[in-house]
Amino acid sequence: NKHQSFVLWFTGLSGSGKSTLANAVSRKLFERGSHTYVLDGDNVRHGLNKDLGFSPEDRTENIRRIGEVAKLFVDSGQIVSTAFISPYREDRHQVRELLSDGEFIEVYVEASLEACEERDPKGLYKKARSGEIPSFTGINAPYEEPENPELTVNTEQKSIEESAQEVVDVLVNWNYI
Ligand code: GGZ
Repeated sequence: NKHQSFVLWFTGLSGSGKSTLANAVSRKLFERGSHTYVLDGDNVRHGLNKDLGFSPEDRTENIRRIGEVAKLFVDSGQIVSTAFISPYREDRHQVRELLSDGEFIEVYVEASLEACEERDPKGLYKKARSGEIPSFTGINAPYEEPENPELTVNTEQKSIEESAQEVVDVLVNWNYI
């Protein structure tokens, strides 16, 4: 077991299923005896990063801080799953650089904008379309798809449960867990 602690960095559009998937994976890892924690908007954007909004600068700072916190979790011996849009390639790359080789596993949670907009669990796409939310990712702010993610899961093609199992199976195959 070479990598007992590492980061599963889930990236994708709003509504792609990042947070649900990260939590499902974390539950499975816990059941296998791993120490895991999930960082997502609920526990980070409302706390540590509540001073940040959604300008390009603030998103970059959001991801930088989350990367630093993820590193602390890794140093403490945990598997940390993060669920943030993290729209900029360069920001994700910086987090990768912060960690040691093999400690950053980028998981692209793929779902088309159409599917995410159709799901619209919080009605945010609707608000973005009507102009109530400026700079909404996918509508009027960019999302830079990963070019070389360690893993891609497509939540239009598979259920959360299937996708979560796929992630766990890969980690087992790679001898990460
Ligand atoms: C994108 C926004 C925005 C804007 C509020 N653009 O579906 P959600 O609600 O729960 O997930 C989205 C979340 C995105 O926060 P992140 O920290 O993941 O973003 S980033 O990595 O880009 O810093 C959405 C909500 O916050 N939200 N306004 N303008 N998403």
